Amino acid sequence: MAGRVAARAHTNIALIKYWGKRDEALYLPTSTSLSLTLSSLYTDTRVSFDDDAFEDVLLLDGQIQDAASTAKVTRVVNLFRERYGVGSAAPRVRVESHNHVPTAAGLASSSSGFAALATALRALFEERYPDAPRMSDTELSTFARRGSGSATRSIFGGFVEWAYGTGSEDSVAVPVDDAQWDVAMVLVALSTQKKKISSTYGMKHTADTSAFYPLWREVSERDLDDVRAGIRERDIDRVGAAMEANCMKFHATMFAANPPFTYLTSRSLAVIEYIQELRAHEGLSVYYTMDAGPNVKVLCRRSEQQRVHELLEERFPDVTLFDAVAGPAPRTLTEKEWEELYG
Ligand code: 2P0
Repeated sequence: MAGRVAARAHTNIALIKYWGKRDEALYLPTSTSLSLTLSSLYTDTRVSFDDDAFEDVLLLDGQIQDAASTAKVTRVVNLFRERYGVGSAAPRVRVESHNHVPTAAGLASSSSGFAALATALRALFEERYPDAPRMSDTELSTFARRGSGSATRSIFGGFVEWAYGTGSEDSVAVPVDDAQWDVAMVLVALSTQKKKISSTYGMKHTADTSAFYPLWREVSERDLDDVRAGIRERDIDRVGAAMEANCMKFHATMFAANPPFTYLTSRSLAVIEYIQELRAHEGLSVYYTMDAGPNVKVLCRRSEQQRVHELLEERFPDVTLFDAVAGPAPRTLTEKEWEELYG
């Protein structure tokens, strides 16, 4: 049916973290970040024009969302209204979203959420306003960025950088490598509770108060160079070691904030210790990283993923594990696909 489009976008996990905005309105980062898009965690979003409505509407897993969540969506939709030259004359938009990611548990649902929204909106506006200039994937990533920084990187598959850029036009996603080699992740979900400190607040508080934050950009760039070299060489041990080092510096900025805080728990540390043990004693290429939550993401070889999964399951029988390999760029879904999935 015309005026209705659906898209799927995959979540991503940062190997080199984004942690701070140099421009809060434009979502410009204080450093370049790099991630792996994941196969098994994604968001499906359908958007439609509603010519009779007065407000945009957001439904997440069938539930109407509150004004604050809807306002974030409206902010992004307004950018599309402006880009396609239709201003406030454009009709309201209804957004229906289904997350195949535990929401707000440090498993990065905002990355897939805003990437799926931006991808669906591009298709919707291009269909309705065909005379406007086409939007490339690179430009699309700047629209995903304005919803949530990490969503920028979900506009491509595999390993993706989000460039620092000089301004809004070139702070974009850049695909680095399709990651179709011996790379995988096992996600250790220790908590699927909504986090107490949002990423947006956590990064601002850290940037404003942390004694270590002035060093963040510089040390992060060095880790980034190492990860890039590891990817070029297809050397998972080099990639993993630099990823871990960046993760610990990232968490150290929060330990040094005022007042200090951390997203890590004793259970995160127990998983870290076990990963170190597996590396030292089992000879496995396993490396950890944690984001704005307690969950641990384990980078490993695809050829060793099953063994890593089994060992983690045995040691931590009460946690939920998600296996993933490199995921693809977003794509639109057909009406038939949507109907079969969500009725
Ligand atoms: C990342 N995180 O690079 C970092 C590492 C969490 C830790 O991007 O304020 O939800 O919407 O831009 O993107 C999570 O922060 O924050 C995040 P906003 P976002 O993946």
